[in-house]
Amino acid sequence: MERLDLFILVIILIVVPVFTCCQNVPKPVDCSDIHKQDKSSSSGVYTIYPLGERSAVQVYCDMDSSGGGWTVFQRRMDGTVNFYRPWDYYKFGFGDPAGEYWLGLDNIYYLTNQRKFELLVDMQDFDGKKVFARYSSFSISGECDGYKLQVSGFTDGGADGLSGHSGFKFSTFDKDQDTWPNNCAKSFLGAFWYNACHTANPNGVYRWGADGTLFAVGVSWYQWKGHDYSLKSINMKIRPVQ
Ligand SMILES: [Ca+2]
Repeated sequence: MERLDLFILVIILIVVPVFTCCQNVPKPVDCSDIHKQDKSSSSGVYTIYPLGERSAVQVYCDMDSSGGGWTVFQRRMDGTVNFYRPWDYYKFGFGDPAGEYWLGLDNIYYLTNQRKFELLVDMQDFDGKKVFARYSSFSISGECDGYKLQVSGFTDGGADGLSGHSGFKFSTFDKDQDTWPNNCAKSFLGAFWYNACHTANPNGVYRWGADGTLFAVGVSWYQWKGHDYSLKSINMKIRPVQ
């Protein structure tokens, strides 16, 4: 082999691994990281890693609303998933990220504990009307503190249903951490950061619009449609504050 050929071969052997091995793209912690890596990425199901390489979980990323990069942690749209579930399901998550699902309190805690997050809630009724509620600050505490909700900085998009829930622990029918003598989750057939009891019940029973037969058990948002209207769709999503 000519000396020049040998020189070129050595250069290739040194340079190629540098370009192939060192393209170690960091795992996305949430949907905002995916959006940052590719601004043209569309809304859909992606894998995120809220707590390192072994914490892979599938989520729906909203890449369209208000600049995109939103990690959806709660989503109702057609009534196909039962949301009346016990504590462990709300702790670890359930449902289908391509449809209706709950991401899990542990994952919401891991995410909002690392960075400062904002919250956007998008809602639609059965006549096609839409409103939103946006909050500049959103976080929850860990399980030992009852996954307590901290939400503030409301921006009016038509309905503030959450400010009255700030500071309260999460409750399911088998874990009553609300401030009511009775059990809010059992009485209103949901699971939420109940007070005594709610102005929003996004994990209530999906029941196709206005229905007052049972009081306030639907997917309701009181400040928009009252207690006895169950929404067509609602999704709650978070994004790190820039
Ligand atoms: Ca109670």
